[in-house]
Amino acid sequence: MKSSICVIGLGYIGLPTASLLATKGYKVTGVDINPRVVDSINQGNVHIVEPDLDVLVRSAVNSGNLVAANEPVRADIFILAVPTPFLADKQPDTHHVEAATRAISAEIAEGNLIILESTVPVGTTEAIVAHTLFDLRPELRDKIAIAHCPERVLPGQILRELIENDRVVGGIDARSTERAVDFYREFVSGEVLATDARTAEMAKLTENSFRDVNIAFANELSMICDALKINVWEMISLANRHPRVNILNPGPGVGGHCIAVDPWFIVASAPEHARLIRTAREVNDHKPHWVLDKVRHKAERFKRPVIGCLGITFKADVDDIRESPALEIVQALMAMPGMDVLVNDPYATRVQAFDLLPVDEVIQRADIILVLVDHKPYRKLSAASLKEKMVIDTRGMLV
Ligand code: SAJ
Repeated sequence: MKSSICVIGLGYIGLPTASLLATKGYKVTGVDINPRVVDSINQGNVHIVEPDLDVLVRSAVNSGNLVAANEPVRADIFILAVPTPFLADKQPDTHHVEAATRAISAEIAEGNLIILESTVPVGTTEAIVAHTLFDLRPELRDKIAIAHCPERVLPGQILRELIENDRVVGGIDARSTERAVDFYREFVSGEVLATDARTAEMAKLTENSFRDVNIAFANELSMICDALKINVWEMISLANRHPRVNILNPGPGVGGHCIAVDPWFIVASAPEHARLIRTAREVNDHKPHWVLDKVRHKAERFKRPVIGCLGITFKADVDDIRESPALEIVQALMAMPGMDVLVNDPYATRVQAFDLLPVDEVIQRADIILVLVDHKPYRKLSAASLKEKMVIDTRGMLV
């Protein structure tokens, strides 16, 4: 008989994970504090745009193996997939992890496995999850397994990567690691790699910092090349023909709730050593301001310029606007006097502050086209079709 599982947090990680496990035959209770999310999932609907997730959730709910609830229930395995944002001073905010741990504490019994999938500062699995549980339930010390297995899936490819990616699993002790490794091996086709909790925590932060540092390099090059009147996209594609060079793509800045956040957890833990990691964050955070300066400069040629913005999500082909540099730029432009700002995004649905217009209308009415996201529907646009317009292409989509 398959284990019963309680997944806490039904967001971008928890919902796909809960649904996948349900379709693999586990009895899954998905828990979220938002009653609207719970109702919508129980009706077989999804509140997130992710390819094929709607089909997976529907089939998980219809099979009877996935039920959403507002409160945790007893289970063999608990998976915590709650957000870990940062505070205004860039210090990690782990209160959701602590709240989720407290919420499950009364439902836990001897022999249970508790897994933290949220990205967390080094030491959190031990200092928050284990400490809170043993504090509230001292009789369970040495009788439950606790491990960190950081999620690694790429928004836009979550369902494939949930199964195919290698996983890093680190327990608070050897027995916890072994239990958690055995569990992931039941449904992951990638390798499941065993370590300790602290190393697993740092490995996850390192993966996202690696990408942040490399995107910062590309973004820095884009600003240098602009000053030197060199086409950065052509230059990078030429440099990348070297067998050991692989530069990423410049853009309007780095967004999302992961890469723009997680490096700060390393900086907060070791501020005196994390110099490159901090600078990369600063370079990427500066890029939207640089784009705004470009727009301001070009706008000077018009009496009352109309800026047509293409895309507001944090990256191509997702609906997620969290920490989106494109949205930051659009909102800053809207706050500037003397210009009109028109916006299109084929996927974003949850913007309340302004209206989204059809792409053809935005292009037709704009003096300056500002490409902020390289969504698929935009890729049919060509430099030739926009030749009447002034174009600022932060993604190199039209080159
Ligand atoms: N970006 C660029 N240039 C690039 C690549 C990305 O400007 O060449 C920008 C994107 O437009 C976006 C941001 O970086 O604003 C982040 O996008 P992304 O696709 O690199 O990453 P995320 O945030 O969607 O997902 C990352 C992934 N981590 C790594 O690739 C190391 C994913 O595997 C993680 O699971 C996820 O963070 C997470 O949840 O931690």
